[in-house]
Amino acid sequence: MNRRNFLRQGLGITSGLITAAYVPFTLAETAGQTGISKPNYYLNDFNLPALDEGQTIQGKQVFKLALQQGETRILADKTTKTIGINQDFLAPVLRMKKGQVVRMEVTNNLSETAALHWHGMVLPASEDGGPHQAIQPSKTWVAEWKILNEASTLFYHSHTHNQTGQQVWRGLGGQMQIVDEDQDAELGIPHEYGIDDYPVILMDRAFDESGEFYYSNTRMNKMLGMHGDVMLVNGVANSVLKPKKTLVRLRLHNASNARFYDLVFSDNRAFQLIASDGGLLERSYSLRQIRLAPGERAEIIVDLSDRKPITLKTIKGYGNLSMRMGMMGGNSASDLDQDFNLLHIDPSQSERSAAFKTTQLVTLPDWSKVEVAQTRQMNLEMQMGPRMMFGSGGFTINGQAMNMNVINEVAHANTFELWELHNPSMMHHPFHVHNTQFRVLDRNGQAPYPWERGYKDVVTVHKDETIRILFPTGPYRDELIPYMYHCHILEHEDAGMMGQFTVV
Ligand SMILES: [Cu+2]
Repeated sequence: MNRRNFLRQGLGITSGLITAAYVPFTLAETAGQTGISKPNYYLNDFNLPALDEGQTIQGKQVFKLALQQGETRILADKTTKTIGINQDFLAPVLRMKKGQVVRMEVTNNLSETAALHWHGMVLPASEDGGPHQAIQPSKTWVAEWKILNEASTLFYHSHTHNQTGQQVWRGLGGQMQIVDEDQDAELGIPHEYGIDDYPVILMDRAFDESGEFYYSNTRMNKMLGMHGDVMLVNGVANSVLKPKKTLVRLRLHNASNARFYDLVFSDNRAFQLIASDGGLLERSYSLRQIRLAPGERAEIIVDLSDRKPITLKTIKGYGNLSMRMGMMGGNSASDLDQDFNLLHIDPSQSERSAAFKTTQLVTLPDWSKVEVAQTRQMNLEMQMGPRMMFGSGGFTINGQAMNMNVINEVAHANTFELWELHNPSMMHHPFHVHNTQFRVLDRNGQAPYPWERGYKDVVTVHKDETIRILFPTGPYRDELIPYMYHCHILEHEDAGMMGQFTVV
């Protein structure tokens, strides 16, 4: 591939006919990535996040994490004030081994209170990093637990009371990976970080004219959740991944505040879905499209042996923005609800690797006959009356908004719970439960989507749907400190669509 041609294509300044083989990404494909900073028809290198595997100290895997502020060049021509973990914006990928004891030493060097949650982990409530484990400025919080989860792609992010949305938006979030390399090797799953195994952390951001993040708690933004028109992968807009191998594992991770993604490749090629939020599925699925709500992850294997450049895209029409258009009867969201390119992939120089042929992956425990200790109903509600329009209220679960002093539910350790999630509101809500990997029993009595057939910690409850989830409450008891369950549209969570449960 001729580098000059490549750059010219990226800048969209070529003219005349170019044979398809030499056009990695056409202007048409690059268009739509306008953002505030027009024009930004530039291409960036893929950002591989720093890998942090901690230090082994007295048999524990110890991670030292500092919340800090800085400045980052995200737009082509301006810098943005950002926050991050051990870096100016976003965070390293934390890699840990299944079965290990980990110790997280989190120092808050910000000038505001923060909390750091280990999304998807089974762990004691005191170590969970929810709003009850707030870290004051200049203080260090230590969390320690043994990893009981399966190998999986998890998410660590701010969970500060009422401030989660804006802190994640400014950069307090990253990916965690629990790895089992022996299992990967046995199944032929790519697992070399940055060689054939890549984090793909998806975020959208809005900017103001001066290049700072735009985050505004208007009623409309609270209702829809914050959306932006600049798409980032691992914090970088419009980037090109040149993978080292032709068979790659992409750890797709929706770390956006509110945007739902309907992911496809530009040539509509099939890929193999191998894992959901909590680890490997029992079998792989060949798909051409996958939906990810805020907080959800999915691991896919993509065969690039034809060496053709492709683009990972999101296509419009699925998420809550289309509801807005319907509701408002206009096109006010048309700038936000459209197709976007997310990541270009150029495998023209990739080393050829063996094809992926495995279809049977792991055997998950059979929960079909477990005894259910407790069934609970969870109604995800948005009151559209005066409280929504004039106050701060309106977002509730079972009629109650989040209250730090109220324990909404009490469960028993080492039992199974069945929760029925109902959505009588007019928007979709991705529902997340802490301290568990659940299984989706059914959606409205039907089988769940392929990416919901393994372990999950977030499930989208679309408008008018009923979804049943089943999960073990885990071994940890704490009568005082609760875990959270909430909508993972962070503005909904901050506005009250969250509850607390203890495990005793
Ligand atoms: Cu919601």
